Amino acid sequence: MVDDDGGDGDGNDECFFSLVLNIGLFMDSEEIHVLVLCIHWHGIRQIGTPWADGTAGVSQCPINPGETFLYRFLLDKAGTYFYHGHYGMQRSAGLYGSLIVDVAEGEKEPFDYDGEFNLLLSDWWHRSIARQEVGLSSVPFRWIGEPQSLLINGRGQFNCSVAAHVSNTSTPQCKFRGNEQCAPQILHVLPNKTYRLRIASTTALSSLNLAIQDHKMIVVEADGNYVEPFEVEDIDIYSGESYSVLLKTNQKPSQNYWIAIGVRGRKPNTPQALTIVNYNTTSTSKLPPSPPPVTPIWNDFARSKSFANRLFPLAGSSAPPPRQHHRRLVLLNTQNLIDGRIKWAINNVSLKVSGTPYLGSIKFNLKTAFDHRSPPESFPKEYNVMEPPVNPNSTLGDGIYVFKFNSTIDVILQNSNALERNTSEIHPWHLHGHDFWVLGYGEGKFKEGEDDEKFNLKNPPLKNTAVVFPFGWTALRFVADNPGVWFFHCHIEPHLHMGMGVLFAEGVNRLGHVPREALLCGLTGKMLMTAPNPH
Ligand SMILES: [Cu+2]
Repeated sequence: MVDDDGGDGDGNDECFFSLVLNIGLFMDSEEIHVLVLCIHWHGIRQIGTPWADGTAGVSQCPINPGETFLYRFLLDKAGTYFYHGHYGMQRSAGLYGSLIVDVAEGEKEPFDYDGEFNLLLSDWWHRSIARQEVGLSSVPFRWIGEPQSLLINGRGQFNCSVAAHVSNTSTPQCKFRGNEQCAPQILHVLPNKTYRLRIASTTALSSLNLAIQDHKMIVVEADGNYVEPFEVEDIDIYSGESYSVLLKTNQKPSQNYWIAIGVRGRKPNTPQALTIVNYNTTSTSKLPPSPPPVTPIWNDFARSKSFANRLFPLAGSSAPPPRQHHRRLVLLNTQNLIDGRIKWAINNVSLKVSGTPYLGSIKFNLKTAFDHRSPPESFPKEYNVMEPPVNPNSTLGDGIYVFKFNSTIDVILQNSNALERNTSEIHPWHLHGHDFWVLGYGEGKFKEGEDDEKFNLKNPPLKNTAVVFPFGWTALRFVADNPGVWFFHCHIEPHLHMGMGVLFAEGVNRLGHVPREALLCGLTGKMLMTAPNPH
């Protein structure tokens, strides 16, 4: 699907990224989809090119069938990234791929390795996204359910297991006959080497954990930022995150070893995804002699928190955050109802993105394109986050938070009880256009003036995605220094579809050129199509 020429731009040292994606019409047994689409370059900050962020209705109009749209942007930081559709739930339908940025010529990674593998993880449903979307917006609500399979680089199994001979299951064994679609991509390794595994998750729903039988891993990168190396038996990864781990092939080379990926954070009803580390001294078809590692129990949140709290930036790799913030948003994550429909809301507002890209409506000062009042900065003090909402009624909103350019922003993500008692879900929040510092995680309701005293301002990790645990809070800080309009949202596809996101804007008046093709819809479309072409 990807044709990457990775060429240099303009003959200078800046490396521009250009990519030709041929995205075809696809069909399944249920519907024919006419595809409009938008591609987001997840983790790339788009410094100076906010129109290339690929978010439908925010940075651009969706691209219609037959149209071309040129994304051209600067890759300023090496790391493990990916791209995916950002229109409706297209990511869930399989519109994604890896995006690896190598260090610039003459530069070196701060760790050594002999080879590398990409593992892009996702989850898969048999029901089409069109049907899923209808179900999510229906009364009564029809939840998408747990995925039928987990995929590694787009490959997975259904109704068969690659480990049936050791797993004590009645499921038939998948055979490795060659080019079967179900056969996982095998990691062929040499003994006594170090491999870099680039692991990214673009799941629609699942939080995952990955383990390699009899091998430890050393975590060295998170979301395109170097971290102080630490050793783990297994690694948690939430949708929207990426990690690099180093794998030393220091085990008996006369056998193969399982890589197992399983679901965390939700009661799983999806088999583990499996593949194999194959030492070249052993036949590929020789399956490991013992069962695959089993993912830690899904609701062991203490374990997940202890992993999250082990991340620190590699010494000297990034600056610490500013000591003071200028503005703090406290964002309550709740499940609500609008006209009987289940929604997710932030400070009681469920996001409905405007039909005109915000980047254009702000730049051209189109007052009627969206609600110009700022959404709420916090929620009522008396709100009990441990109980279902007393009044679950919510409203739709299309407003945005506008930040003073270069100001320091704190965001406290406050989780709460969903509509059902004793239920609170994991939400991995992803910010476009920036990395943020993760200042801390806590339990229950965030206590202003007390919990913020305990923030890690010395060496918090830089990330673009961070999870808020059930019934807990997560504190983030970033500097609003990238002119543009930026999505900040839960990376769980159905949650975003149900309104779980907000929009940030800063410095839009500083922007020069925004390509006309980005804005040919909604009110900006009307304006541009009646005005003479400025080029
Ligand atoms: Cu969510």
